[in-house]
Amino acid sequence: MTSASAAASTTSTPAVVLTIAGSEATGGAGAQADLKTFQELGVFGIANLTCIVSFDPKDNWNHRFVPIDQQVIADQLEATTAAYGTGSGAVSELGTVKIGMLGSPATIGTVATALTNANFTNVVLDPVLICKGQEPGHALDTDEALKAQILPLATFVTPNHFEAESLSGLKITDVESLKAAAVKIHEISGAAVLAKGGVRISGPDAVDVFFDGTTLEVLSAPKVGDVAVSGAGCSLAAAVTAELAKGATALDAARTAKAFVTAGIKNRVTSGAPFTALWQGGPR
Ligand code: PXL
Repeated sequence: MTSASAAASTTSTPAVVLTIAGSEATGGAGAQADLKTFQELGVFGIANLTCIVSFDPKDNWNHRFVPIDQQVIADQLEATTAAYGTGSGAVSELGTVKIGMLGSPATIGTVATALTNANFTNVVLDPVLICKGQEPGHALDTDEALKAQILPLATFVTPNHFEAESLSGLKITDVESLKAAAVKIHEISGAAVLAKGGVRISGPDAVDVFFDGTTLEVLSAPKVGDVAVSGAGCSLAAAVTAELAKGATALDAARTAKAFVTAGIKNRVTSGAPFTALWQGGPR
């Protein structure tokens, strides 16, 4: 290799990021949304799958949920951290991980153990609490396990309106109550919080609140329609993940992620399903 090509390959070494998430078969949400976001934002994306979700068009597009075997989840995490984790010898070590849908208390236990052992710098948690169509008792156990075992390990958390109410115990009706919930979730977790009002708070703008213990900032963009778009939450958290891995501050990562998602929603993709999907190529 010539010195010029060595220099070129060194300078172009991308940051490496991992998503621990479910597959959503139609490609709008989950690991597929994460990987597309990572690629658009110039980081090397890795996906370790926790479950496979296939919407059911014969049953109101409810979620059919199949967990991945626990040993297979642990095997994926072992392979990934051996190849890219701290001390692996990788040129760009894996210091940033995103957690998406885990889906069961068993998976939460497996992932919590791996996170504790791997010692990541940035752990971005998209606290996916309820999967449409899951059996309610099982969903409640999963929510409780997520709060007890994963939330304390997070350095950045991105709850939507429903998740922010569940994590904070507060009712969210406007920007002021969204701010109060963001502060409360920071107090509980110690993480930077980006609480998403999205289309669920009335008014012309989609409003999110960032709080990291010091800075409280309202991020606002004009609403694009009034229906939630599939993949918006996954892509927002994935964009935060990519930006943190590239060295952005938590606040700058939140701002960039909001702009990325707004552009992706403007360029959303329609299908035969009764919802649209964010297009990560929208900002181009
Ligand atoms: O958008 C939340 C989400 C995350 N992960 C998977 C999903 C969904 C929603 O459908 O299927 C795998």
